[in-house]
Amino acid sequence: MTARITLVQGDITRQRADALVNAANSSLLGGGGVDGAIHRRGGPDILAECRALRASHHGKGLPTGQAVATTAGRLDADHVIHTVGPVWSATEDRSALLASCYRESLRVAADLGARTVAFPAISTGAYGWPLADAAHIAVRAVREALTAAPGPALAPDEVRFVLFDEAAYEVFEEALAATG
Ligand code: AR6
Repeated sequence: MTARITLVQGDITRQRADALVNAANSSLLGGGGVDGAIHRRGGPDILAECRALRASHHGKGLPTGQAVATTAGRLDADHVIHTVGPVWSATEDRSALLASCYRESLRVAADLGARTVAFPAISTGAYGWPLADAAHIAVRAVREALTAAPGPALAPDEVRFVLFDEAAYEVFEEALAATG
């Protein structure tokens, strides 16, 4: 079965999904936006695991475009997948790194056997990426990853974009229609 790509407007920390993706930073130690909300609502277990991951595997921090998983703490999910989006640049094309966030998060989700994966609009807040461009990159990257999945056993049933406000929802709706 081909995974469904769905859109909802809302707070990602209120979603039920096997895996929720966090728009983290390289430190893995929290921040504002989605990151702050996930740690606030998810509780201290997530940060404790982030610290351990940082110490054992990523002493220098998680590189941009990569993804790692932790517990979801008190969130209504089994896992949080932390990925680090690129900071928007007007002079350098970093879109491959943004696409990599989606691809790597889906790879980690497949390793975990997650059937439903919820993404925020990575890099479109504090990291300043223009929303329409980020939406196209996100939708294209997810479609490509789902097409490339080695078989139905590893492909999720649903990939959900969770958009914080109506404007972001509409931009993603257009991107989904344009690349469909
Ligand atoms: N649920 C869904 N979407 C949200 C939520 C939420 N609870 N809160 C914000 N958004 P951002 P980034 C939207 O800044 O740009 C952090 O400090 C928001 O409107 O969370 O990747 C990290 O620690 C925007 O469209 O992530 C990093 O330092 C989108 O989610 C840095 O920010 C992403 O905004 C990462 O910046």
